[in-house]
Amino acid sequence: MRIDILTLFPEMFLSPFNESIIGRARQNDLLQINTVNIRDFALDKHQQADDYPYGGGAGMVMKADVLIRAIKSVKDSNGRVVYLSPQGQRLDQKVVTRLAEEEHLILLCGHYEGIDERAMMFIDEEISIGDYILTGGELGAMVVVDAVARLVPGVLGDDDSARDESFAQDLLEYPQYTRPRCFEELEVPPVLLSGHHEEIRRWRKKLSLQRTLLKRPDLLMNRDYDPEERMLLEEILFVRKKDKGAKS
Ligand code: 58G
Repeated sequence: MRIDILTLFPEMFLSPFNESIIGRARQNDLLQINTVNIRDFALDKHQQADDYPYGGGAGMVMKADVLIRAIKSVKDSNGRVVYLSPQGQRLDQKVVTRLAEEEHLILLCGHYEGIDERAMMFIDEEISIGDYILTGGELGAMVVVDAVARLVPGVLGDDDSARDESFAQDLLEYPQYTRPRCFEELEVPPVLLSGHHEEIRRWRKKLSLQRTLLKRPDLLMNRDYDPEERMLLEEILFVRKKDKGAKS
């Protein structure tokens, strides 16, 4: 997968994209991430990328001609241009999955008061990482790259650990434990030491459901439940099936 990031501050991306999992994925050529300095496409002697807003008002607006030249410099037929903006579609794991299917993403980071509206003709979609305003789109672009990159096959090393969350796609993760077995009198749940893979799977699914119910009940709405999940929810909620023929 290829990702080009158009920004006035390419240096902001240095450590986030050179460290840890993303850094390793780039070294292994699983991911090609390239930053482009938008200012390089300003043609005047001061390399001005922004200007005062027509109609007045505070702040600056990024110039359309500069932005469009920057976009054209990286755009090929299958490049998808994404503008990070508070007006965009909210990023969630579904959107991340869709973006991960692209072969070439072009992420545009705005600054100041945003971009000249005429540059919007070159934007394929607007994405927001949440309902708040940032000083620039760079942190949003980093969030998109990180979330998308971990879905690229091979990036997490072990090929299926990103897919492993699929059963829990709309559930929170179950609790995890590592050594030691006993830490200040706190024991690891015995089922995890039992070696019973089926029991462990069921225990994890139950705790995922329980956690989701407690912390994010909104995630349980409009969701389909398989028979096992119904059973586990009954256990969690202490719901007892009515005894046939018994008086209530
Ligand atoms: C209003 C304010 C319109 C992304 C700022 C446009 C980018 C939040 C997000 C902007 C961003 C988000 C200028 C600075 C976009 C431009 C950028 N703020 N929620 N700020 O994803």
